[in-house]
Amino acid sequence: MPDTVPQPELHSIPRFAVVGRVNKGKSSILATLVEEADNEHIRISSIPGETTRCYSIPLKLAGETLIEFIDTPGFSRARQTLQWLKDHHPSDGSEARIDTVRRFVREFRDEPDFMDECLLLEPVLDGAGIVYVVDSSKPFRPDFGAEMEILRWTGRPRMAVLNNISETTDFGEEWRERLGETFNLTREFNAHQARFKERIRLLRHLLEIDDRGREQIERTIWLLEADWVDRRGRAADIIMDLLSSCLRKKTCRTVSSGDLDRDYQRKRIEQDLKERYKKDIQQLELDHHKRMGRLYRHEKLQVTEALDDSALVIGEDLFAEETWKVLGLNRNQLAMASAIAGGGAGLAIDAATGGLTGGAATVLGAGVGYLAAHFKGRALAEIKISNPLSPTGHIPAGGVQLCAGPPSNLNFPWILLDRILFHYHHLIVRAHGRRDDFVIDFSHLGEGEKRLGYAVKFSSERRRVLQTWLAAQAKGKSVDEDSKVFGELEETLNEIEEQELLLPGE
Ligand SMILES: Nc1nc2c(ncn2[C@@H]2O[C@H](COP(=O)(O)OP(=O)(O)OP(=O)(O)O)[C@@H](O)[C@H]2O)c(=O)[nH]1
Ligand SMILES: [Mg+2]
Repeated sequence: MPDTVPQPELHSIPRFAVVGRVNKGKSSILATLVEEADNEHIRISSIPGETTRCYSIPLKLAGETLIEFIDTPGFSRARQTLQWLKDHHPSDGSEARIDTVRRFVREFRDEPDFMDECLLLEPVLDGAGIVYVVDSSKPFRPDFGAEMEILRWTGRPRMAVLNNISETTDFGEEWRERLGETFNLTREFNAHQARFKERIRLLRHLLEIDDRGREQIERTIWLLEADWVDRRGRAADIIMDLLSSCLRKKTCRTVSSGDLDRDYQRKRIEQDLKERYKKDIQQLELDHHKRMGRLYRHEKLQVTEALDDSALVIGEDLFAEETWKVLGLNRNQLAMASAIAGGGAGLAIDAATGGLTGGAATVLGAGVGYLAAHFKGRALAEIKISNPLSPTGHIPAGGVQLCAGPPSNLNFPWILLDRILFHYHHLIVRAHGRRDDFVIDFSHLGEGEKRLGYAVKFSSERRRVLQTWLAAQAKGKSVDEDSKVFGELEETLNEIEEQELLLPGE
């Protein structure tokens, strides 16, 4: 990437018409390419003929249109159209083929039978480049040849895109041979699978076929890549916010002496507080999903644990036993991480006492941290209840505040982090052209004691940096290590994107 932001070109915005047979994923490809998940803007349907006129689909960043795509209705009568062109093209070469196509459009513009062909050809005749979409999970048939031939008659720069819709069969090779006769370039792009890198790759291919828009397309790629890095940074920020809020969160209630007279009353109040605390944390997690959804242009994805339309389904909720068994650090890692963090606290005592303790505080800090974590490693999501009562059990006239949270198990933030990273992974691989339910299912993560999230795979240095910061958050302290934690999280997100940090089955 160049260091400086390329400046806008003076000449016009490159235009590309996305054309092809009905129901081959033209609209889906565009939605994925420009990150448009909303069916109101780009209509996608399994019923053929969903797109009935041409729609301008701008690729925009910060309000600026960088490249304009045009979604078109599919070819419906290509063979008859080609026949007309052949019949009416003067054999003496006195008319360019594109002019015969122009005559066709003029003549049939208002004829219902050829409406689709006229509509899709208009932007091409106006100068747009062509992206021709085929479904390579189905075999080539000769009637596709007519569509390809009509596009060739326009003489516009053109590339073919293989969108393998069913993903069960692949006739890509056969298609490539046929398409190679008519198109400058044939490339794969799956409307449901493509990620950021594939989107950029497709834009680079446009450069190969259409030199006219070169500088603007290069500039677009540069801006999109910079924006993607920027988003990753903002995602790391949002994740730090959530971790910090969850670790500091306490759900409190003022109780008076009458409320605590009997043991069962106290238990009920504590139970109620714990339930409210869990709900509060779950709400923070849901708000987090929404923020991340907005960042990655998936704001319409419903975040709910219910199985309804377009739901984000979480197999197990944050406080479920299964979640606590499979996510987070294993006992040794947790013990080591907190020993180091405890050791860090000890070091601080050493420094404060001018080293007079001769390193004893370090050893003590590390030991306490290690043991506490080791024993709590077994426990599940047991939520702490603060006990503000005096040793005599005296309750002042104004009452006392009972507070629930956080869980005593030191694995809490690590389990939370694993869920956040898991959600991040699903969000960034979610193609915007998909209109099916957004399902995040933790249940396949495994059984038993084996921990299968991301955190167990972190380097011990990463665990150390995070644990030190997490421990400080839990104590409500601010730490100087913010930028280190931010760096580690940003790098973690990058590794997930690059598939260097994988989940089982990936
Ligand atoms: N599994 C899968 N389904 C796809 C893919 N691309 C498109 N589809 C589905 O195929 C159907 C047609 O997709 P559209 O994007 O509406 O196709 P189109 O070519 O714009 O269709 P018309 O506007 O009717 O000409 C929809 O149900 C899509 O969800 C893909 O890559 N994988
Ligand atoms: Mg369509």
